[in-house]
Amino acid sequence: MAYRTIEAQPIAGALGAEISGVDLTRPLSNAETADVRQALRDHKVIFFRDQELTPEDHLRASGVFGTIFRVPFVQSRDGYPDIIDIVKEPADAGKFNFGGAWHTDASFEEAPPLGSALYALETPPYGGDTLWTNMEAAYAALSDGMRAMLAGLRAVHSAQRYYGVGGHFNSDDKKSVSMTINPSEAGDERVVHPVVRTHPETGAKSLYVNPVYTICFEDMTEEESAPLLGFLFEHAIRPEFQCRFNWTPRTLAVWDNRATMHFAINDYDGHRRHMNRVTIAGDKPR
Ligand SMILES: O=C(O)CCC(=O)C(=O)O
Ligand SMILES: [Fe+2]
Repeated sequence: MAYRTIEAQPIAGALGAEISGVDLTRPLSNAETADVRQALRDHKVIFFRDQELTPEDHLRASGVFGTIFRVPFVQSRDGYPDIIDIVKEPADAGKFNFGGAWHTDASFEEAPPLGSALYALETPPYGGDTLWTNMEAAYAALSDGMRAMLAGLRAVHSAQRYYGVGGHFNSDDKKSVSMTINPSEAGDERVVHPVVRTHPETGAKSLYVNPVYTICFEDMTEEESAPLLGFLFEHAIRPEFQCRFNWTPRTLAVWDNRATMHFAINDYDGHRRHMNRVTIAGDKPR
């Protein structure tokens, strides 16, 4: 794919590209801004290696893609309310890791984030990769009959299983030792989104359910919803829809949270992994 100011090298067939030719330690020109935004539309997750970013650089680079979204429940970095510290220490061995299940970020919000910009500060000697899957490819691979059936459906999303009062991060044996996460009653709130959403910039349709925050179809029970949701979750993570990224320190990844899910692999117990995330505001799914 040709851009005026940058190059994009795809890392898999479905999505993901490494971007070269841009220095994120300084403000981007208008042409560079247009190109990296286009690269995000084209590849859905883009990676910038070897970028020595201060927190200010990270915030400015994230701002290229939109306005900043302040993340609920997760403690932000001291002095930086718009940066969350994602860390797993050796003491977290055996615990659930942050992002360690297929999800889209904050789909429990009325207007979930457009994307996230995740910066690797420290990576383990092996493992700690992240997976993304392309929800437009997943939608396109469904039969006409299934697509017709999903067209009018809406689904209930909530943070309840993770950030709710009875949620995962409120249980002593499961919660992270090194991250401060504050579950609350707000975590139990529910919102409804279409099961198939249309990308506001490209018009492409994508499947919009995820195993972490999608509870059930609207006006159906969880039991009634489980078989079809289960099928859609399995279908969406077929290997050919995915990419897998092996981090190196000083890499920034930016993903389109409207058309992908991601999964942080928890395979490096005993080692430290430290990331910073800035989240970009999005609009209400339609
Ligand atoms: O640590 C990772 O690789 C991703 C964690 C995650 O889900 C996120 O930052 O949104
Ligand atoms: Fe995430």
